[in-house]
Amino acid sequence: MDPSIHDLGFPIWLRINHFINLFCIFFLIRSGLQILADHPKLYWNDHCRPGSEWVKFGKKKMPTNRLFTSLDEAEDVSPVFAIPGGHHNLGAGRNWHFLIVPLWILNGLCYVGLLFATGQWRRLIPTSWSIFPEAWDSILTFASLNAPPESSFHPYDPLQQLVYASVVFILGPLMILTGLAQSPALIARYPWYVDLFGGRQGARSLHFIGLMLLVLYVLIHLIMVILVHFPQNIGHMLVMFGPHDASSVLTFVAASSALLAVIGFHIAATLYTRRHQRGFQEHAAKVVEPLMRFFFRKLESRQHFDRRNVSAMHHVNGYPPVNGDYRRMAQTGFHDWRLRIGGLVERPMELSLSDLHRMPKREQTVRHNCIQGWTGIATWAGVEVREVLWRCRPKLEAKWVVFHAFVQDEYAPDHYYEVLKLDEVQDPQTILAYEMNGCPLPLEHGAPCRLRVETKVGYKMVKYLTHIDVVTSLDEVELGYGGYREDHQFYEKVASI
Ligand SMILES: Nc1nc2c(c(=O)[nH]1)N[C@H]1C(S)=C(S)[C@@H](COP(=O)(O)O)O[C@H]1N2
Ligand SMILES: [Mo]
Repeated sequence: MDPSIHDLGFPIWLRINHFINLFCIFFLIRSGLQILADHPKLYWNDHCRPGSEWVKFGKKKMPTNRLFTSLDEAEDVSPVFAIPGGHHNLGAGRNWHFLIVPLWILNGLCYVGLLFATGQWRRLIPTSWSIFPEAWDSILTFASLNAPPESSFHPYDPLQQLVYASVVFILGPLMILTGLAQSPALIARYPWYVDLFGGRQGARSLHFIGLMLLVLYVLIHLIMVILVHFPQNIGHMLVMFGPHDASSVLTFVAASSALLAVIGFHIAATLYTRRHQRGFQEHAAKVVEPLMRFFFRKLESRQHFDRRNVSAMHHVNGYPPVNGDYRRMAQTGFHDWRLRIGGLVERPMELSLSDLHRMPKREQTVRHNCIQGWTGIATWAGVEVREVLWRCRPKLEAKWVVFHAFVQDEYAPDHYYEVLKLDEVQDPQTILAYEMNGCPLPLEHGAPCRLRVETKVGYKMVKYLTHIDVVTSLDEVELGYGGYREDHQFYEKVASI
């Protein structure tokens, strides 16, 4: 072996990088668990038929004799494992995930760049095929509850080197690629991309398996550092987090405080997020929303599934309204239902179902991506939103389009609404759908008319539409965060991933 490899040491950039990585990984794991808990079932196909999951967490059993929604399926999760923990804190969990991901990726890119720039890559990248039999010998030695001699750890034991290289060059990129495959915007524009992983559920399952491998890796890495060649390895660990050589008190203090700081920060972040959901949502939005808009804005949906791919059973989220008006209209086939379009438009309109039927019809077979994690494929037909808006002539100051649903229940006067930017509803596959799979829209899927925006996660697609309002500022819309789920569940308003 090249003797110079023995004195690679741990340069200061490597230590800082390792520290940031450790800081990020724990956030990613904990926020990932929060996201998973909202639909703790994993599948290998995008239909997500109940019972077809390959793994399921939690004890909830869904009824078979009545309608249930995917919100009923969400499980609670402990704040020890997840950030922020609790029930359906998906909005905050996602915000943490998306805040940390860019930092983690930047740190990873710096790491790889510096590895090659400084010759440190020789630590990680095997230069001979003999690494495989050597790593196997190492496994056998560990299996007999011995450790390879200390000398074989300079710089790394072959097994250790193989594992580290796989984590950096295979597992890391796999997590990024399968994570990106969760973006409805990206996979609506490039459907082939998500097919690489066997669909969005395939990518989601792989993302989860990657998470498990990461957790396993972190555990084994810690155990090995502590158990194998104690105390030399503790010395190495201290050097990773401290300024000087392993024996100095300063190093010990610096290393322990660095590790305690990470734990302390997690506890503080968890408490803060739970106590100040609104504040956290507002702060996180300043970073997360511009990033989402930057990466996913220009993507136009180009999905054309074959009708044979339509899911036999499509999940539901959001119960049909139970108020009297809605029921009466439903009983008469929505004859007297009118969609009102008003606000900042030159020509306000009221459209009946037959008016909509007379306008140019667009049909699309597409995948629905719920923010909670499930998917389903269906054929939707209706009228392009851009066509309707064009006929209404939005005024110059028009900026946001608000979609309102029927009041849910006459005794609890809240109703569902979501807001999209005027330019976000120009996508040809953004439609006011009145048909699903060739039939009038079923009650549970939004009768008589619902929004479809194929580049967004499901919560933007308001069902049971009553009116569309064009406004100039979000402040005019209820609490002002961009929709019902943003106002009440702390989701962010861009919804591209
Ligand atoms: N009126 C209304 N629309 C709604 C909801 C709701 O609760 N009420 N839920 C949204 C969410 S979170 C999703 S995932 C989709 C689900 O559509 P589906 O029930 O047709 O599958 O509807 C969206 N539109
Ligand atoms: Mo959803």
